[in-house]
Amino acid sequence: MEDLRDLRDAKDDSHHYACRNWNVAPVSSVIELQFSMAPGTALVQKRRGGDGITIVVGGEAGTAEGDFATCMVWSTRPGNELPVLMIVMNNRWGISTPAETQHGERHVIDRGKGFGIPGEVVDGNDPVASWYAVRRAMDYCRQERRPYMLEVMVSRLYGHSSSSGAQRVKSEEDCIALFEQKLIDNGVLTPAECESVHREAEEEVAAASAEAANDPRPKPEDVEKFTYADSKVDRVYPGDYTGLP
Ligand SMILES: Cc1ncc(C[n+]2csc(CCOP(=O)(O)OP(=O)(O)O)c2C)c(N)n1
Repeated sequence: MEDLRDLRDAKDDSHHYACRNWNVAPVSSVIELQFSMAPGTALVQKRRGGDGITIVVGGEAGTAEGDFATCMVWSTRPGNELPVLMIVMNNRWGISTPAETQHGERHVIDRGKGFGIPGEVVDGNDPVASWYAVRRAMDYCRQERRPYMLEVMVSRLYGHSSSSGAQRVKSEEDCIALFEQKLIDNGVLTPAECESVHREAEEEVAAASAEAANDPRPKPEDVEKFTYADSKVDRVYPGDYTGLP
């Protein structure tokens, strides 16, 4: 839980967090930027040696941005291939735009083929299949020190956000309900045990939300905090928040 306190330093949306202790780099509202940052961290990981890899995640609509191509180009330079695991969560919608009206390729991972990036399409509504697929992909990046692409097919149970209507989309498969039924059918959990997992989760969320609501309000002067890393220049120009003379 202490690790998660870091999340509160994030100055973006509630779900656009960073967590230094877990090596989660800041996420931006500007979709796909993370794909042009990923080769940077992967380059450092490759130079340092060891088996560290960079995992970068985005939606299928975002792959239309140039940053996705940047990631493929920079991760596959001959002799400088980089250990980047590119994960595309394909829920077939970019807010209200259907994917089938935007993609000439059959699968997003097909784009990687031109760059020699291997890939796999996985049923993201199946947590066990997803776990194994992520492990295979991570093992590849760790061992080969090269990029790999995973396209994860998932449901979109609600609207994009409260701005586009958060109502449930009725025709979509609910992956949690499906998995729960599978566990019940196979005697792993009883319906009562499932119910208690739901209750525990609800209580945890309610407690976290109450705690967050009691957090002190940010002060106007805090708006300039944590925007840039500390630098020696800050000490010379203490009143200049940009850190630049
Ligand atoms: C550069 C940029 N253009 C447009 C937007 C507005 N926008 C926010 S989310 C989104 C669609 C994202 O769809 P997708 O990449 O499929 O991810 P999903 O939200 O479905 O997980 C758009 C266009 C943005 N945030 N940044």
